[in-house]
Amino acid sequence: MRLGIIGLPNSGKTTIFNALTRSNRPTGAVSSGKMEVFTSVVPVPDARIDKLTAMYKPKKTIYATIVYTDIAGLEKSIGASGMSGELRNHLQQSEGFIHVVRAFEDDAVPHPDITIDPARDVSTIDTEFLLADLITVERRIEKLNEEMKRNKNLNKALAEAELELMARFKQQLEDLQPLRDLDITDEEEKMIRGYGLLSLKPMLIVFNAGETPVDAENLLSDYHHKHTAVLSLQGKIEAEIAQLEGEDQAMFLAEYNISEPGASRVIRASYDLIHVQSFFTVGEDEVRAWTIPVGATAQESAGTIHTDLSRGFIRAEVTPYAELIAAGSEAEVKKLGKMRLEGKEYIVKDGDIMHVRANV
Ligand SMILES: Nc1nc2c(ncn2[C@@H]2O[C@H](COP(=O)(O)OP(=O)(O)OP(=O)(O)O)[C@@H](O)[C@H]2O)c(=O)[nH]1
Ligand SMILES: [Mg+2]
Repeated sequence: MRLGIIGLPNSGKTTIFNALTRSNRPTGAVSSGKMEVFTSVVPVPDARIDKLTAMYKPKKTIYATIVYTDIAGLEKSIGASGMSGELRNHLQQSEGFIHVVRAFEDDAVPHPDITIDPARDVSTIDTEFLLADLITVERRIEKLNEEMKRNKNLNKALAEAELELMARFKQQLEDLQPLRDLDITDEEEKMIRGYGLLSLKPMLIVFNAGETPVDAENLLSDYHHKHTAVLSLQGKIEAEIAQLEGEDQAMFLAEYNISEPGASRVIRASYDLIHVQSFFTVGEDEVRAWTIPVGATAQESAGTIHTDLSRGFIRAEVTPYAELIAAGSEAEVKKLGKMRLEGKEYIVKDGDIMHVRANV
């Protein structure tokens, strides 16, 4: 899963990136306004993987991972005047966005719009995405119309279906609503896959609260969109705590009354938002978590391990995590008959332990 951290200059993107990834990237004037991108791959903590590791004592344990990209360079008016190809590329590659919104007061840190107004800033970035998408959609409509006239070999039905979809998108954007609010069929999804429409991607809004915690819901009471979640965290404090280890970390979290580190709250929110879940593979060599979309079949899930396993898929041996833990061992689970054989179309559940049988 790849998440892009975006927001206005000086909102605290790099600070929050540091908190989420335990990195130590320079913040403040160093980066201000420049197009600059940091990437970090973070293991997803999962107590179930720890228990499976204790049970199997494998040579290797591999957690699921999230890729965070700190994408600086978004500014007011950039959507209409055109983004650089590089910025657009980074935005398009993200599966979803973490929009960092400044909610902290600090006279030493200038705000591009002078005052602190989180709801206004949410709408500033939203508007940039809507404008950028509107340009993409209008260009596509133009191009499709031209091709309808010129290209005799064109699949007309398909082009018309896309034109219809683009007209719906255009209307939505002109109404100043994000595309992620629309219900889109799988077929429509396929038509637009390469376009990188920004307001279509899931959005996690993170209020950067500084020294005093804020109530995220209160800051954004009248904001109802699909595939959207809101939370707040104390960026600077969390970034500092993230640099600490074990007991020191626990002590400071307690001191600031933070019950769960922002890093794990953001991961949980992102999993829910992007509709992904984990399944596990276990053995003496390796205990490993894999990330799959909610609703993925056994065959599709096998494909995340290796394309050969999907192609040659025969059956999957499936044990729910809770059954294995309750039984205490794999041998016991088998004896109790809790290990099931499932076919291609089986819908994998969060926490399933899978062994894929395939012809490779
Ligand atoms: N007081 C306070 N300052 C903060 C907080 N979070 C970030 N800052 C400060 O705000 C300034 C900007 O933070 P960055 O994390 O660099 O912001 P950014 O969004 O990455 O900025 P650009 O990359 O320039 O767009 C730095 O001086 C931070 O120390 C916070 O929670 N409280
Ligand atoms: Mg930055």
